[in-house]
Amino acid sequence: MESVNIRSNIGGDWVEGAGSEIVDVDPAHPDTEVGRLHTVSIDQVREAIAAAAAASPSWRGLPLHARGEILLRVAELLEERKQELARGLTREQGKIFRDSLGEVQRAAEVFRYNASLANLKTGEIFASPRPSEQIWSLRVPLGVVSLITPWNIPLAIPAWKLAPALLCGNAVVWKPASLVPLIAQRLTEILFDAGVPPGVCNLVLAGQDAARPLLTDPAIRACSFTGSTAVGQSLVALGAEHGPKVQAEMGGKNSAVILADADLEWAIPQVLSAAMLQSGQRCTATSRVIVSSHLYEEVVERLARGSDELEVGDGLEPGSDLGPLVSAQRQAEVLGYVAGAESANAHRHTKGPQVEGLDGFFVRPTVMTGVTAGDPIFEEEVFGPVLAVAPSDDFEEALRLANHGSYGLSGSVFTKDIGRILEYIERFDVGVLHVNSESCGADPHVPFGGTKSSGTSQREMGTAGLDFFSEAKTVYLRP
Ligand code: UN1
Repeated sequence: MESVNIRSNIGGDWVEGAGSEIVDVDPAHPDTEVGRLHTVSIDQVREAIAAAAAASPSWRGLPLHARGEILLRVAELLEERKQELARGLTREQGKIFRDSLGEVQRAAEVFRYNASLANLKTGEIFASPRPSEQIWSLRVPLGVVSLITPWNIPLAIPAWKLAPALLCGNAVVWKPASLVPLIAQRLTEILFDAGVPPGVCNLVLAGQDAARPLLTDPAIRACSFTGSTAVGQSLVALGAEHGPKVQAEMGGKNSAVILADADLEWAIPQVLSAAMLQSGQRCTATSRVIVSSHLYEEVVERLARGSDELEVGDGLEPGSDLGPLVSAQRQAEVLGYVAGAESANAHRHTKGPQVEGLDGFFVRPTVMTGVTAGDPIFEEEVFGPVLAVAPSDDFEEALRLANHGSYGLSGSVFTKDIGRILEYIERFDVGVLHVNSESCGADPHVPFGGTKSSGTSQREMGTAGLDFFSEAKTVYLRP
């Protein structure tokens, strides 16, 4: 595959950035270049915001259903180009081809679902206490919004921000993570091919140094972000200072609780899937298991065996279950967590974590015990295929460990006991709770987001996107 010259798009023009050069490599074969680009300068980010502001009036002036038709066309093009997009996604990001196909399909479904929201009501009418008057509350676009998206789900997460932002009639400036610029360029091309006018979606391949105007420029009315808690919280602070509302979907340290009556035949594959697939690089990944002491040894043994059976390799090889991590830095950080835990006397039950004979950024699925609250591997978001397992003797302790720490994104509980299920629904402090299923996943029509430091209270997906990307205008109407 040839290396591509990757570019930003400002006002419909594909432009070379004026900033530093980035070489985009295949994480399974780091010597293979996927593409190259120059990041945009801070002035180019401002130009992109100005281009969005210029394009905004005619876009918001289109009938809502016309914008919905364009989103439907985006969904069709994603499906038509699915094979090629998925191949590119695996090459650039590393996830296995089957997961890439699933992600392209998911992005298409997100666009299709959002297109259907054109059929919802766009306001309400109130009775007026005064004669000859009506009072309307209309949902109107914000204007220009910025989107900042991560490298782990680089097509579907942008889709679940772009689709509602565009449907609502906003013009967008989108900054994807710098590890995944090519798939961002491909999605931007599809938006234009589907009929999004120039300037309505601007793609800025920017480093963090140039990103500030996405929160501070007076034209920006909202910013939607997915990524780490540290970055998200800094954006929330910038938003509070400069005005735009900020929705931030941030880190997770998601627990699976296996109670004494759980069906292990079902629970173990669910936990392994959530912990290990996509190499654990999902904010919803299960990264600690709290298991009834009575099942502890059996669960550890089964999780370790299942992990060792997973095939690690190039995502384009049909036998691979897990691809590489996205970068050398991520690989080093994840290996550092495992080494740190081992030197603090944690026990590793699996092969690896290094992978012999492959030069990509691979890490083998790893199951650790002998860690508990206070240990980094039990507290922090590792974002790799690493699972910490801890026993618990009683119900209250299991719940306490599950809730331990600063995150509250997703979680699982495995039990058949309806009373306990109801307690978990009440007391497990997460935004997304899975009862007897894996902690990953998000459906286009259902609100998604976390509590505590995992998110701002504003959810994404479903009609939550419409709430975020629009605002109410109240009209006192006396004809
Ligand atoms: C999922 O479980 O597929 O970055 C959704 C993430 C989350 C979305 C996960 N924002 O992994």
